[in-house]
Amino acid sequence: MKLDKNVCVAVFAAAVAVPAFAENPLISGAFSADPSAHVFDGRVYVFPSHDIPAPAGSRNKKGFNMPDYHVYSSENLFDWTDHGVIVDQKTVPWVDGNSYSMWAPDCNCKNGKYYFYFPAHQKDGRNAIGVAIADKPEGPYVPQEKPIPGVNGIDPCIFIDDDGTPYLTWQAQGNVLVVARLKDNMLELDSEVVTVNHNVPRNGLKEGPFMFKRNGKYYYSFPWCERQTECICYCMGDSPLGPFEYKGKIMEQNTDCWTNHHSVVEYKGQWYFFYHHNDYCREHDVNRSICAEYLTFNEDGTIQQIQPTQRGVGVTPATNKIQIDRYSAIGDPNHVWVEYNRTEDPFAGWKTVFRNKDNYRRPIWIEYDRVDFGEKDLTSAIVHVFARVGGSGVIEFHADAVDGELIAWIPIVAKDEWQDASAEILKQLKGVHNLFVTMPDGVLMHVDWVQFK
Ligand code: FUB
Repeated sequence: MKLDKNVCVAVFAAAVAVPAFAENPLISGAFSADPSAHVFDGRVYVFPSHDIPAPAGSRNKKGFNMPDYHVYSSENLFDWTDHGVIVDQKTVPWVDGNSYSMWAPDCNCKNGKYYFYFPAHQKDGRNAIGVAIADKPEGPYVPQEKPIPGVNGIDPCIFIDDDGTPYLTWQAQGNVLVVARLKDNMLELDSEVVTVNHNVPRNGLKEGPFMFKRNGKYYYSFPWCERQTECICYCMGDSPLGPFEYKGKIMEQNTDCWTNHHSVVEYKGQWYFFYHHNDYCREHDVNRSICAEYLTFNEDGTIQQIQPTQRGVGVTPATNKIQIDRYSAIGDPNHVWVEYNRTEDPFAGWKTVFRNKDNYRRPIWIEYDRVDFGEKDLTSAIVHVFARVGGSGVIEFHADAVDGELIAWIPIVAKDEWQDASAEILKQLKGVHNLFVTMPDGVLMHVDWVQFK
């Protein structure tokens, strides 16, 4: 999707800094779902919806409770900034302020203004889609007095073609995806609402459409419950109004979370796929968290299917606390696995458990790829580790393979408490490498993070 860079220049206000996250999920400390990603003025902005645990007084104890929207942005896909609440159910004139019904939104830029589209329940309970307008992607956004006339439904996606023509697509009542051209004011329909013509089988719920363009082709993708839960499938066509031809799945269904919802964006020559999963909530699937993966096209323009990962996207500085539990690959699951740090507080993150059972002889390992060691020499390697008294051993760091060059060898003297164990660097690395962490000696160790200084 190309935006007119001349008219969509973002001015960065002092924003609320949040902890950095290179890995999946992208946001911690709050739930986030239905990510809609766009590039504005050299920065990725993600407009998700916001799940919360059912508050007292909610009419919807078991379903989604979504009171407002935040926007997040990043320049390096590692440091994400929370710009705070941009639209709240209490302050939109047409929305039932107690409905917690602010489902999947989208945003785009035209003639220097940012138009944020969001669905919610009107005061009479019916779904509508409204707009809030800002001069900058992070807001402040001013909601319109009334929703868009003639647009009843959920999950808006606002696509702007290369010639500047805006199209709105959404899920209308009756499990049907529809599209209409918008007027230049971005606030009114400029065409009939037409059913999107695609040949994905009629069976199964379809919602959350997203449209983008690449090499002159229009891509129309959406969550589809083909079997038990939603996969993300896609179609291609020659016009934003269709018809579209089904091409396959970008992401298969998963077993934990009934919904999925996505967006696709090109940033600095790389394509990315944003989606959600319930990583921070294992009891149910209505408190979700946004994630991102790399997306790759084949020569003919079709899309390679994506496997969800913990590692996600972006490059992690070696001097950061590297959360190896957000791994890119892992060894034998009987000997190395990932657990919450504190089951009662998922936002406290995860740890890696290394366990040598039955005198297992092969390496016990986990891989975290894309670590930037920079250009200067580093002096020490640190592991934040817990090993019970009697469980002393060794943690090793290797470069680019389980048996790759030994970066550091850290003896662990068990203490029955968390400790930072460190050792000197044996092999200096420069630039980006994949990091392998192994336990060549020991019985049971919990590792929260590793770091280089
Ligand atoms: O987040 C609420 C709803 O769940 C969205 O509108 C759908 O796309 C699904 O993700």
